[in-house]
Amino acid sequence: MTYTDKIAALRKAHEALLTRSNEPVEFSNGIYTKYRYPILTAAHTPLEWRYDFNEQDNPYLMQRIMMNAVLNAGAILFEGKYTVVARVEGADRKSFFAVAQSENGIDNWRFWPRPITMPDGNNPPATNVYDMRLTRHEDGWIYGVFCVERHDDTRPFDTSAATAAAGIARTKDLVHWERLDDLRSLCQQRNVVLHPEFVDGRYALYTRPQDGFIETGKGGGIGWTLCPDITHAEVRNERIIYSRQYHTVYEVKNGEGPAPIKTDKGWLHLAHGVRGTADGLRYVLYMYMTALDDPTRVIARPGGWFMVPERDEYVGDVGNVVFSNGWIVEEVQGDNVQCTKDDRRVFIYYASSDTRLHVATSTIEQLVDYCLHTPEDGFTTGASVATINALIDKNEMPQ
Ligand code: M1P
Repeated sequence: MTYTDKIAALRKAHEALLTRSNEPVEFSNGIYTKYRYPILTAAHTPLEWRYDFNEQDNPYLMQRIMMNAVLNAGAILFEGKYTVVARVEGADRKSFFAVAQSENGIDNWRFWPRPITMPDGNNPPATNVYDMRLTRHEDGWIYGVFCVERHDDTRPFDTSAATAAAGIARTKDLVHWERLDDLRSLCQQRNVVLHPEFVDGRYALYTRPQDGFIETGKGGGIGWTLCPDITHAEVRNERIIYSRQYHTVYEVKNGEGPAPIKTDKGWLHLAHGVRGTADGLRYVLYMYMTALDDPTRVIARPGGWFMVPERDEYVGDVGNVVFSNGWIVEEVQGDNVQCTKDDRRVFIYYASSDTRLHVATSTIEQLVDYCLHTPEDGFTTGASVATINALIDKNEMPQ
């Protein structure tokens, strides 16, 4: 095979992967539908990011830069296209952000030609950035809030010591980003999310205070703070709106997922919960709802997990993990509207085991129904059995 033939074969295989149709898995739990293939993996990244196509310089057609994973993605409908800002991780462990788009939100995803160049602004240079939450704010900007990791220089001899802070940037085109000051906070922060509306005339942030880089310590729980100035955001009067709790799926840690979705019945929230097992941490997704007039007042608290890793999803760089920081509500326009507002589809973008990105689809109506009608966690075996018995009793009643 000539060098030119090898490149052609490479491009053909890549194109076949990018254009492969996705299909719903047969079994749906009535709440959402998962799809057969991941939507983005390391193999989906553009070949130009990985190969030097000059035969003299790269006679073996080696990958000069290898990609490790595509995972936790912020998501937004942008210029009519389903758009994610994915966390792409190279073989060197460095994550960066890259935009990928699809016409239908499910397959035929294509990365933009270059990754995002995220400026440091006035902040100390970041070692690593990841897990961007996208918020189309009512002030007219698209915000990206993400984790910024740096070495903890107070422990100079510890090569694993790190700090996590929330980086904040805004854009109109997803190409040019204005980097604002990192969120000032007395403790470390990860999983910070900007609420899409002003609250009492201020920017509102979901936070996740943590004592260390990994452990949330006495912090923990999904917090909330208001900032008058997003360009110099600071955590003041932080309070926890969704606490960790013993013997739940969010016993060890939790964190807000994407920015919440506004519905007639309240704000829909997707979050991740973490518990410890003999086999390490288990990351699952759970949901809750808050009041329209007060996004901090929890009005629905469905018990247990909403989504867990299944089949191949269990395996990856960090096993037993599902994580989501992006979802998109389909836009229904024009006179041909076939469905009521609540029938709008919701595309949930989630990553499995820190390795690949997937989609699951549902509707606003299904997600609200799930939140309002799933029994709460009663926090004891006795309470769980009583809840099951109540359902059996109901099913035994004549219809
Ligand atoms: O490895 C699982 C996840 O761990 C972190 O989440 P949290 O801060 O809640 O522990 C993040 O690093 C996330 O990117 C990762 O998927």
